[in-house]
Amino acid sequence: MINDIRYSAEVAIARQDSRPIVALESTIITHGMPYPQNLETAQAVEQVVRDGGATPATIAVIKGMLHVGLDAPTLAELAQMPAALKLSRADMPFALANGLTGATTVAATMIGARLGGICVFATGGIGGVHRGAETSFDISADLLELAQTPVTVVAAGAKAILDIPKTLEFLETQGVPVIAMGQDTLPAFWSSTSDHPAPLTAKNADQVAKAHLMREAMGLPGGQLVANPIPKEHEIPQHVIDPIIAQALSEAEEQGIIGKAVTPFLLARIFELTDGASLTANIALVRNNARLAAEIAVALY
Ligand code: PSU
Ligand code: MN
Repeated sequence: MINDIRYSAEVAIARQDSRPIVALESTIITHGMPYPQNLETAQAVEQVVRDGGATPATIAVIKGMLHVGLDAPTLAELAQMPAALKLSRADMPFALANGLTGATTVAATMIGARLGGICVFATGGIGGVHRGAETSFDISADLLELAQTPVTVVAAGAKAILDIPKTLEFLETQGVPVIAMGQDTLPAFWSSTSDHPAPLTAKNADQVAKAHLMREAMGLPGGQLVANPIPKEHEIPQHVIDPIIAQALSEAEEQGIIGKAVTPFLLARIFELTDGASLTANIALVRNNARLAAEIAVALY
């Protein structure tokens, strides 16, 4: 049996009153951004959700307990914990069963959200099919989670460290709807648009919420991926980011980085190589995603 879920005070109240809740991941805090921007961003994103009329639930595993919603001291502690584990679907039960502490990826946060009765989740970027996956087999567990766990995930599209066409093909095969917000091209994380046509387009949060309910009514497993473009004023031009991504990728290969270390390595190198510009953009798009996720959550209740 899973240990009791530890809800934060505000999430417990929201559950009691059946108010809208938005799940937030914690790997972005421990493995996606440096301190102190990671903590400032996590706090700011929670506030964006509250301002949007929903309750934020940052999910993590603390000493073997599933936390759905973190109180302020626990969030601050996690943000300064270099030893925190990165927990995906494969690692989460081991951590829960053995009293370990770690942050949850998109896949593990979806699992935590489902256990806590939450169906909307905001993040920055999801994992995907990596470039060179035809030899490395590196495909994120996030994609398979989207195929089986009924949570609507708002992200800023696929990052250019990934192979975007392969990621789209994989999601299509797995029956995961990829819904671009307000445009017919797929946003590409640092850029608001890309050359890739979006499989589906939604005009507003209400259409996404209705589609979520339709999947439920049809008894379909799996969630939805909502691709929300970064606000134009925060975009990083492709000619700036592309050579940096290429450098980070070749360093990862030279250094033999594999498995779950790949994504954190690439993110950290890109932050360093852009002198923090990638971090500023990242913060802006996560906030923007939290705003949309709150709207979707409100539309669902
Ligand atoms: N992409 C980002 N920022 C992140 C991640 C991905 O732009 O913080 C994190 C998320 O937690 C995501 C995880 O679920 O990395 C994917 O890791 P992997 O590729 O090892 O599945
Ligand atoms: Mn991987």
